[in-house]
Amino acid sequence: MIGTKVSVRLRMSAHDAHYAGELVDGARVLALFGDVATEMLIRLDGDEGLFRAYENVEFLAPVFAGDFVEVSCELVAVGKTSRKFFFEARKLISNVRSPRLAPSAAEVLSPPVVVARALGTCVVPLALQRRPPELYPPGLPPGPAPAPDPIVTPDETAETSDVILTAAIVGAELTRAHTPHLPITVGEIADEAARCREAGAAVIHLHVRNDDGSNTQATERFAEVIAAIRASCDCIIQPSTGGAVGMSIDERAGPLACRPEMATLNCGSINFGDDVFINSRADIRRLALRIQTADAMPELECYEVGHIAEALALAAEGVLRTPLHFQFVLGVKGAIPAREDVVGWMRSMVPSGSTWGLAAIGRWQQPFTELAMRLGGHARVGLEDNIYLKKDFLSEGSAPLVARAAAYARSIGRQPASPARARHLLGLTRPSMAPPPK
Ligand code: KMH
Ligand code: ZN
Repeated sequence: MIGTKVSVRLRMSAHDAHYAGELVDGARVLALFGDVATEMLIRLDGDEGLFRAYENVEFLAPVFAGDFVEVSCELVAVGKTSRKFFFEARKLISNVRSPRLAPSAAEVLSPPVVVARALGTCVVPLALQRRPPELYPPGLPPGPAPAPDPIVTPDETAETSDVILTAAIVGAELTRAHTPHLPITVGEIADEAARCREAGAAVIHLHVRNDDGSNTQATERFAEVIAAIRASCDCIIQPSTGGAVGMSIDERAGPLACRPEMATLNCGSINFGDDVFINSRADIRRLALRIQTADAMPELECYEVGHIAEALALAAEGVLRTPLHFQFVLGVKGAIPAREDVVGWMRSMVPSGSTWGLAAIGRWQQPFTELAMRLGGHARVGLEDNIYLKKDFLSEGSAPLVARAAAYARSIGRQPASPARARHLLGLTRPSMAPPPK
């Protein structure tokens, strides 16, 4: 039920324009938010309900008479009488308004431009609820519910309000030919980690390079970089054990000798673009045991639904300790694509008490990490997965991508977790997992 969406699409008319230059007022957009919320309440409860409060209303771009606008509302939390929605209005088509072109000249905006966002809470009094049982979680009876209760957050835990933002700042495949903003040297990587911390990241997902930019999983290089990051910020450091395609398992395990707090565990094989990223069952098990021996927490990278099943099987054998932390990696060419139904499916497999985050590749990074945040998950952004801040505009490092994700989290009522808070949420506060002294 969380994630249910309703939308309307309409053209703004001259009647909607309120200000000079045929500018539509923000109140008109809020009225449309009210309309989609009303439809949603009718679908959920058989009643129009009442709007109780808005939080975090943002007007991000102007709307003019003639614009085609799509307004959507997504259910993000449910209480006994309250329903919390995330609203977004996007401009799909706009008149060109150029003195050199006819006034009727118009263009399709690709991608659409987000013009407003908000969080809002509506209520349907108990006596008016006519809820179809299939729309509500098992255990809630149809018809009027017995007693009010506090709002239920998307993943039904009290702690989903903080978002753990992971910054993937280097990667293994990226080169300076792709982006001049790739950090390579020890100092560059440590500075970028500190900038990401400042922007809201709690975790640094780490690959390292030799000074010539080539990939390495060498313990010594990781030790140097980890020491430099620890001197510059308090982030959780999560070295890669995936390394670059083609490396041996022993080579990939290099950073574990640095006894990091976390380390990635890739939970299956995939076609990785034109390459094959091999993680046999035996390899995964060996690496998982080495991560456990290093007393690190694995970040379970899942590029396919079956990878989640693999991780759960290892947990059942005791090779992975609970709680688990999953990272869904969507949109790698050759693996599962970034689609909303995929996210719904993958998160449905995460056992209660465990946590999940989402990393999406390329142009999917922003919309899918935002979706994850709305659904109560965590998010990974950064140059490893996406080098653009917007179309044709390179991000100057990973920090701007983190800052944008942090701003989005706040706009939907969630806070970017500090590293200390993230340690608590992930269960990294076990004495044996305490961060090593600086
Ligand atoms: N470079 C990819 C083949 C990880 O960090 O563990 C693997 C990767 C995953 O980046
Ligand atoms: Zn990686």
